[in-house]
Amino acid sequence: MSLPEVPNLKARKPAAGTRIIVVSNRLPLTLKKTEQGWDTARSSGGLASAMNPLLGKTGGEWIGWAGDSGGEDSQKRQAILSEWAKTDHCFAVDLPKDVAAGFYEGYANQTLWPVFHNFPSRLKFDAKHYESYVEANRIFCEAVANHYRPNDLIWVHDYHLMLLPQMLRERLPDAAVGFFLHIPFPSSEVFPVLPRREELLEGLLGADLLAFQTHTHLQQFRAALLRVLGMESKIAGVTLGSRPVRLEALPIGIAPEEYTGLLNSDAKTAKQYTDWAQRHRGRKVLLAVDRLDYTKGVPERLRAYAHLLRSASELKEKVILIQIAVPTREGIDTYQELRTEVNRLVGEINGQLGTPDWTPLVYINRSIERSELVALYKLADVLWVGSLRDGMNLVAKEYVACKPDGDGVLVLSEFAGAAAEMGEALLINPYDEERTAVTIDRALAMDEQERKLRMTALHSRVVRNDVFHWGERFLASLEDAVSNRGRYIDTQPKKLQPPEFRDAYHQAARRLLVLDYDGTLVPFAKRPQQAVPPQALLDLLTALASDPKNRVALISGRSAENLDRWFGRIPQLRLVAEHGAELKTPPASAWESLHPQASTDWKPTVMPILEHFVDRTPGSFVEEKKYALVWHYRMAEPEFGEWLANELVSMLEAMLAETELRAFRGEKIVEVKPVWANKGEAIERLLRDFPGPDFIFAAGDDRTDEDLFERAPSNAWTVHVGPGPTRASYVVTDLQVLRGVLELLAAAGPARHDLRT
Ligand code: ADQ
Repeated sequence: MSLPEVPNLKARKPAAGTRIIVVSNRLPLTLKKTEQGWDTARSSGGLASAMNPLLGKTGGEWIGWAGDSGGEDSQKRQAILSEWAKTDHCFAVDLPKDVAAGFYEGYANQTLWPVFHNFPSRLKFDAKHYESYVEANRIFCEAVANHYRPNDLIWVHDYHLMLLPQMLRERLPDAAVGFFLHIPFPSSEVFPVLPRREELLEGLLGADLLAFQTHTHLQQFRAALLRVLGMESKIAGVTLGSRPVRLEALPIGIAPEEYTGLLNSDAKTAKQYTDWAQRHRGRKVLLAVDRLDYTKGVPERLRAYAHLLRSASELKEKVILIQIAVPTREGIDTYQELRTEVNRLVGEINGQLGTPDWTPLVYINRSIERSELVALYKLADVLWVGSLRDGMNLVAKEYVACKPDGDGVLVLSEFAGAAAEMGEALLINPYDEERTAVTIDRALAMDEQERKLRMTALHSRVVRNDVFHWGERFLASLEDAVSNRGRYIDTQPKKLQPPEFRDAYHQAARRLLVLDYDGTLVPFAKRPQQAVPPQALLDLLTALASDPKNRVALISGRSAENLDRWFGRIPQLRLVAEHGAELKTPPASAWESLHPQASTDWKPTVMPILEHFVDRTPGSFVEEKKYALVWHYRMAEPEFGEWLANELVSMLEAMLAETELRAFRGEKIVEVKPVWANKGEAIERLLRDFPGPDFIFAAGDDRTDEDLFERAPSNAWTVHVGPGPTRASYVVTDLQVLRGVLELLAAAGPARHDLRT
């Protein structure tokens, strides 16, 4: 079996009968009033850029506000909305004018937006605006409920709709609800200044899955839960009563072909590029593309640019900055003030620093077409992203996608979410004008070799982690969160009662005992080789295995060689290595493969990926087994390790989708192994060799043992060691208790007597 060379990251369609309902403030289409009446325009901005191609591929419906006031009804307007529903599966929510204003321009953009971007001083709050926000979320809830069919996956987007998950939970208790926050989540110092903060957190917690752009945002959300609601959470989630809410960091990607398509074969783009390249020949081009929002750092960039021109006289007439500033939220005072300030700076730079032959700053304060944007990305020697705070920043990724030859430099604010995964960019602190200017100078002068090295690494990552991969991970995680929700509520395992258990053991004549090792019989050690079995445990296993009524098997993820070294001398003890890949049946000394034909030619493809994670995670390492590769991160910083493990599993899942291999999470490990090598298969094999036992006991502590519990016959005593969800029928609090129970059984058996004499 061999792997496809390029991971197959196509968007996965959800299970049959499952529809996606996307809910966001704005639809990807906007109603526009023209002299003739109403018309349709495409919405701009990050969310529409990301979701449009994704939904095009996966199918589904989109519910959102059309961007106008529902009050001004007309036949033409209704006809357009019906057309949207029919051809684009877009369903418009009508918000009354005053509700829309209080909701969108009020609470969402004058209260939430500044606070979530760490600008508490710009916060404006009006209790009436909050009421409108509640009302708008309620109207969205009604719209979703009207569309909802059982098994739909509801995907709610962004800060406008933070109350919606809980409203949906009350209205549609069984619905699968996921929420993605496109903007940053603020630090726990800033979040508490927010009026109505408790309601917002409670609103979000109605979801089954809450996902953020970066690990830092997720951590800040957890800190806010603790600080504001006193609620403890784990990195993977939080439990409300018996309902789990999963937490994830899922950085959004772009649809690269939306840009490369134009780059490679669009005549308009090509013409535009040629014209501009001609016009700016002999000059280096710096490019900046932002919505004209104070979080994007436009004035800061212009001041840094002026500083650069003043301090590096050799750049005179040799460089230009093209600043695209797309108008946004123009009804809000702060945005009008920003526009005035930027206009002043533009005039100042060109007026004071320009020459008759040279306008150092080209300022475009309007929306531009995608073909123009792509031509600009192609033209630009350097893209300058200077966000003061940004959830992700898609412009950075779009630019990189348009540089397949590696010929460009990305200068990126360390305060954009994108900085967490674009380490090869030149990072800047946009508040530091002098050093930003130095970095821009360095970007302009960077030699070809370094430029290509950095950009090709960025390019392959942007193309690999595209928006389809992101959407697939979100939906898979949502489906998984929902399926776990049911499973663990219904079946609560009982506490193992030793007397009852011992009686059953004594009454039986033919007993099968299947025991996991690490975490079940001995505690975990920092390195696998340190978990050597103590003599008392070897005696215990010897006693149990030599009872003629017993068949005892030790079943572990460890290698055959390792199990042999530690347990090979115990007569009668069956050993199962690598989770069920190999079996040793004494007195035979050779190991038997449960799938002799299995190939391991996938290892050279997977190994570099695991090694890459070792590079990123101090204290982690890779273990190579005969049929498996394992990434161990027990010694890594715990939360960072957990986060990377999630990253690794989802990356591998997509890559291994059409192979016999799977990536599994264990206790501080991620293991890549064939699906057939599992403990469920192993117990079935043991039962074939030892048919008709009247007492079956199976104990384990981690996810791999769940296969054992699932495939064990229904009358088996399946025992989970430690806390956490399980399919086992019984639990014991820790491994000492389990050892005590096994000692109790062994003490009464003939073997212990034999050993003592
Ligand atoms: P935005 O704040 O809108 O998004 P950004 O991520 O940069 O910021 O996305 C802007 C998008 O608008 C880009 O896809 C860009 O190509 C597009 N665009 C630029 N000019 C345009 C124009 N004239 N017409 C139409 N589209 C244009 C929010 C968060 C970000 C987060 C995104 C996605 O603030 O931090 O990255 O959502 O999650």
